[in-house]
Amino acid sequence: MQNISHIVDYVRRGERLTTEDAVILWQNAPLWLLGELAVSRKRAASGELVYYNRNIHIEPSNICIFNCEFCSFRRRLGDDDAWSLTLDEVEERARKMQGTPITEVHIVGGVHPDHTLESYCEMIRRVKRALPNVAIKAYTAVEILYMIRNAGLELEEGMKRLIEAGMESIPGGGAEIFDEELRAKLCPEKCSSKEWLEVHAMAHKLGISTNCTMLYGHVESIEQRVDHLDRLRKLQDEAPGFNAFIPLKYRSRNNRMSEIGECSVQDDMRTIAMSRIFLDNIPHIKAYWVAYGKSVTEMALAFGADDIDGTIDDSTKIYSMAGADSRPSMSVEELEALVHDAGFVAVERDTHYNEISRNE
Ligand code: V47
Repeated sequence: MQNISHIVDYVRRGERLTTEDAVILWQNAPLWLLGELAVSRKRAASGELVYYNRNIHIEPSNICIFNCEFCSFRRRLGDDDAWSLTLDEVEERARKMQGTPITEVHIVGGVHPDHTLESYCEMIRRVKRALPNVAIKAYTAVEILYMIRNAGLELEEGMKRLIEAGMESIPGGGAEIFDEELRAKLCPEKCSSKEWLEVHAMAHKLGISTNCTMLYGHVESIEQRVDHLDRLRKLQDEAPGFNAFIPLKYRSRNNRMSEIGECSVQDDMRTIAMSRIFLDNIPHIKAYWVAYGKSVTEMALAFGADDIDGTIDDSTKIYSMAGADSRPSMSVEELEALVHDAGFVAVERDTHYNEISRNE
């Protein structure tokens, strides 16, 4: 085993890790030490707090022109179990939430061949009309790039239209894994890594905060994970605007890579911890409970995560179609108990991480 004490000292002093040192630490540090280092970094960033929100997802369609190896959600136009909501149906879903205390609607779907930038803008306007006080976190960089190109617009102009319609934030999906060789095998049709980063840089330039993700636990190496984190850290240095990083564990049910299975929980914990340690300029590390399940999420709080996502209200299918909990929903009491049981203080946040206090 490599001597890692000098790297551990750097981390303890709060210094920035190089990619080389990150690989060494990731591969050699005992699990307990990664937990200790990551939690001390987490404490420096967000003290004892762990965030959650009250949210729903709207997935307007699972029809997608792309066919990524790892995706269990995607269907082709005409498939029996393909769905596509009309704008009226999307609006109806939002209306059903009127009078509830949700603060965010996360809208993501497949890249539908017939939907246009204008129809995506109209979707945002309709949700916003039904729920004027919620923040809309909408469309992955992959969807955004496709709709703007199809409209024949420059990225900046297209994004301004989405913002005008009411888009307040962009979720982190579509990043997958940035390494070009691997990306060409897993999702060759999707936008390139460079393009994904350009969409988020443009959002930040236009004053929109975003999230970022990494799909891990499939065939990537530790070096490729560190390279992915490094590209995110560089973008955040140049054009800050990422709120949260979400490591997304590959779930193996019902897709073309199923035979490789899933990575271990230890690997999940190392990934959460190394994300916290390496990404010294991204304030929040989210353990997405829908992807991990409740008990692994609780454990992730001992490895530097400070966000667990939200109530969800059984509104997303991306993970259930890939083998996770089939009707994801958590009450505020359950979310708070999970955080409390892990030894932290639960705080409700809005999309921009402002604390929400309610008199209930
Ligand atoms: O980009 C697809 C991933 C992502 C699988 O920003 C899979 O707050 C695991 O990005 N196993 C979409 N992952 C979800 C996403 C997200 C989720 C929650 C919160 C936020 C946020 C963003 O889901 C895709 C892809 O990386 N994905 N298939 C699978 N089989």
